[in-house]
Amino acid sequence: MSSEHYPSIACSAIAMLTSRTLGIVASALLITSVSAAYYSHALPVYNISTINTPEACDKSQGYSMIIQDGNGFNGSSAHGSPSNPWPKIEVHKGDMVNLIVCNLDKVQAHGFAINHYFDRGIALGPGQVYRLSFTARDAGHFVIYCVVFCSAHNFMVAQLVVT
Ligand SMILES: [Cu+2]
Repeated sequence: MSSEHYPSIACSAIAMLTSRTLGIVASALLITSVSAAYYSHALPVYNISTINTPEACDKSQGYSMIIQDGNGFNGSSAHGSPSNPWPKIEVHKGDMVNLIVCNLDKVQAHGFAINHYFDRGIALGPGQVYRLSFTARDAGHFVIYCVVFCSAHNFMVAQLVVT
């Protein structure tokens, strides 16, 4: 994959969040099993115990990282979301899009869905990680949003741009 095709995503936010990730993810993972049991009751629509998310929240090469916490997606509450969707993931038609979604929130679940490409969405309990890969076959602007009514819900509006 050439650099021009690499999905660009809020780099400064990622740099900031990556350092936080290192400190937070270990403790977040510790409480995952307890929390998952709790949230499976709180969110009956999404049976979190059945979600296959064994991977740790590390950024593999070729993946764009989405961090979920009380500040939205990658700190989107400070970037004018929802009127200014954040982060914006820009790819070219035909590109493979690889996303890793990490819920670093210690206490609440957050959701993740993409219009057209990932409509069914997924809910992640505290500390859970989800990887998603798909080919961006159709051009357009697609809303990325949360499917759980969380405290950061109004700020959880990002965008996938396929040109
Ligand atoms: Cu939400």
